[in-house]
Amino acid sequence: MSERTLVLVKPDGVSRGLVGEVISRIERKGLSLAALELRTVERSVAEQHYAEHAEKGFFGDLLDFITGGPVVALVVEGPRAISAFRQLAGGTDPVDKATPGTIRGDFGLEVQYNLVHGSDSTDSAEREIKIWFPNL
Ligand code: DAT
Ligand code: MG
Repeated sequence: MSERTLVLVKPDGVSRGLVGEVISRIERKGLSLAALELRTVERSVAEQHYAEHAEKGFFGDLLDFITGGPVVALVVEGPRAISAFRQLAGGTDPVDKATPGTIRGDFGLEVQYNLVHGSDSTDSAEREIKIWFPNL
């Protein structure tokens, strides 16, 4: 059964020229693109997107970072797309021992600058796709 997931190439990934690399890995995995847009995020959208982290100490920095430059937002589609993209992305910490071979593991160094976002469940995917692509 096909699933959809919301993927972001965050401002660090865009500014470092890794958009093509991320899309290439998505396509080589066998997933397909259902939507794609370069966009600078409004703070209110970022707050909704990361609402689950509102009480965390890093929330303000996270919002500053994600609104600090353009992101590429994608809807990625395919069998088990949510888990499949989380596998491609790797763990939250790019230097965690389980991350080599992943986008974060291969290109990231710091938790805050971990290059990509991927929805973590079917509920999150549905919620996040509505935030980023309300007309899809
Ligand atoms: P993930 O993006 O792997 O789903 P998450 O949902 O726990 O991770 O956190 C969302 C983002 O917030 C994460 O990609 C980077 C940032 N973040 C998480 N923990 C952090 C921390 N301890 N310090 C700074 N930023 C953090
Ligand atoms: Mg998350």
